[in-house]
Amino acid sequence: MKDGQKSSSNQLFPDVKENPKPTVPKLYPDSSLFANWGDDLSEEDQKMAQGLFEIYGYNAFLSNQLPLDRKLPDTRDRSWAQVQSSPKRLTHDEVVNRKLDRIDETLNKLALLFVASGQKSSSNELFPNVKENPKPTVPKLYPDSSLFANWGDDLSEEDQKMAQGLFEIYGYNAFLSNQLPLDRKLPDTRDSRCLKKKYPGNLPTISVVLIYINEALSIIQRAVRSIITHTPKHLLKEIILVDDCSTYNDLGKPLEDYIDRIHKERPELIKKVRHKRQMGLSQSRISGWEHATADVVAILDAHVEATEGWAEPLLARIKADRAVVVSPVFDKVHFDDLHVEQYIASAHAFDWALWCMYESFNADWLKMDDESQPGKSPSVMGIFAADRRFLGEIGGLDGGMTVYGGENVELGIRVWLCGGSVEVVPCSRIAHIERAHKPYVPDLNAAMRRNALRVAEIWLDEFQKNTFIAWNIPLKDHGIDIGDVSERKKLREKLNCKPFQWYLDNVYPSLESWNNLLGYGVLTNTLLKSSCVDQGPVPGNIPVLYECHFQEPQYCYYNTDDEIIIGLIKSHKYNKNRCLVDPGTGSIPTLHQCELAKKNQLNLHWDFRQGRAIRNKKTNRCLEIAPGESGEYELIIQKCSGQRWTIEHLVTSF
Ligand SMILES: [Mn+2]
Repeated sequence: MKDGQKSSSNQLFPDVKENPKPTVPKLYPDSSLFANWGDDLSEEDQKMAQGLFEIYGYNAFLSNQLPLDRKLPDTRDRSWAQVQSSPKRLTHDEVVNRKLDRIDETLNKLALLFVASGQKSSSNELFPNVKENPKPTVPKLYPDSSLFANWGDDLSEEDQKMAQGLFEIYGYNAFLSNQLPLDRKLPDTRDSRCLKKKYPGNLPTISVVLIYINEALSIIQRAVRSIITHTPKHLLKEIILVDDCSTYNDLGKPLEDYIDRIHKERPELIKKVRHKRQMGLSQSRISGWEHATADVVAILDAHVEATEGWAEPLLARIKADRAVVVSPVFDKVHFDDLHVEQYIASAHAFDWALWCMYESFNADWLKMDDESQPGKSPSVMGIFAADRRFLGEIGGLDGGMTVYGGENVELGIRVWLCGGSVEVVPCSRIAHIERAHKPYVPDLNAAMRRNALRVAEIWLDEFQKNTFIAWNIPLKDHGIDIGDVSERKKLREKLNCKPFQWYLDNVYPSLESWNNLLGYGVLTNTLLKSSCVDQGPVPGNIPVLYECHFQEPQYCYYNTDDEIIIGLIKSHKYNKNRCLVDPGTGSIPTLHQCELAKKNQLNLHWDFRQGRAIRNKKTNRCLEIAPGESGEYELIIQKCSGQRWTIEHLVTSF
């Protein structure tokens, strides 16, 4: 770049060509963005620029760097001739400021480069240490963004904007991901006993499926790279990328280019499948399975990193028992600074709403006192490996599940009921980004609820009602479309699967049966139907009357033991519900753990019929409402005056 051009009026833009880097390859030779611009951008900057270009359709990367008050050429008549013959002179201050800006920018880039190169050579330092950035303190542009709560203190304003923009799109720190090496080294989180294990030499081969929608390119690249690095070459048959119709298009050509590069090293290793419309997690996994050809198929998210020795323990279990579906332990990659947190190996469980959750392994596993041993699990969280043919025989995944949620629980239940089993294998570790928000749809709850009801209809028999109760919808006529279930019901019959009661008895005994429930939902007094009984402030044990919002703190349950549970009922025996108690004196009702209340013989039994009074069986006093000092109605216990109550939904009429 020639000197002096900067002061020429033809040069209205910051000259990125002064970037102090050697020539870099063009990552996007076919992108129109780079046809006349960006020749000497670093690879990271090219990726970012291309990503932003595909989102916005113009060079948002450059826009972020230009001064907000940049001077435009005067395009009025004869202006060009004028401008060209007498370039506008910058004032001395403008020149100095621009120079300072440029120096500042260069220092930033250098600092990032130093950090990045330092980090490549040191395995302890896994993350760029932006705190060593030699800049004065910069204002925080997004004090309320969770991205910056524990990260990015000294980022420049431009970088903050870019990082926040990418974070809003992806739900994780794609800005940082773009800077980290694709083959970064992760800490080994395995139990030391895992390192001593010997696996058979003739393990089955594996197809690895990575499913994604709107995933950052560098995240997918790192997943692919980590799988290649950490899976024995003779076992890894293929990697199948399933794109569930991503709309951010930086995954097209750039990803193809990356695949081409991989294929120079490992021909034909990667297959790419793209849905023409968004079909959901379940169908994405099915598509991956359909394209797989190895003995075993591992179905992973694309925001993961495989770690050393991840595959062998899974393959060894499947070799020993083709009907076992296995999950690795997912260590948590934090969405903000992308560091890895070791997770304790746990069973994959769920509640009656069919939300998944972790639970400790059963007593048999604990007795072994060996954290390298596989443990039985009621379900899978979504990342698993299975014998490819066995998975097909038991019906793959339910293609009638939409968008997100429930499909993993469905698989777990079906595997157990139809002749297989599920295990978590602690010696296999996959690092998995827990996103701050998910990219599928604005309201995940609705998708999840619909899928949960579908699973309940097909698999839960008489316990189906518990899923309705957990979602607080009526047992009849809820009006939610769960799709056609006839094929899946036929499958259940064909495979001769066991009843759900067997699963409760043998696989998942810690789930409560909820067999004693009579009514559920919000509890309202006929005097004031706009207010609901509410569990009140937490911590605290005073229930209150509060404007109805129909959320969990206002759910109440009446059961055949004459108890009134207030606050969302617990699905598991190891969790405690709180029961309404008449303390016997005063007018303030209280909440106590039901078991303790029973043991201490508190007044927790109530006579209640729908639309009638709620009367304590021991004290004979009633739950009622009355205006308090403020004039607002309050929840009290007093001598019965004939007030009546209605609970939202009935299990049976009472
Ligand atoms: Mn995930």
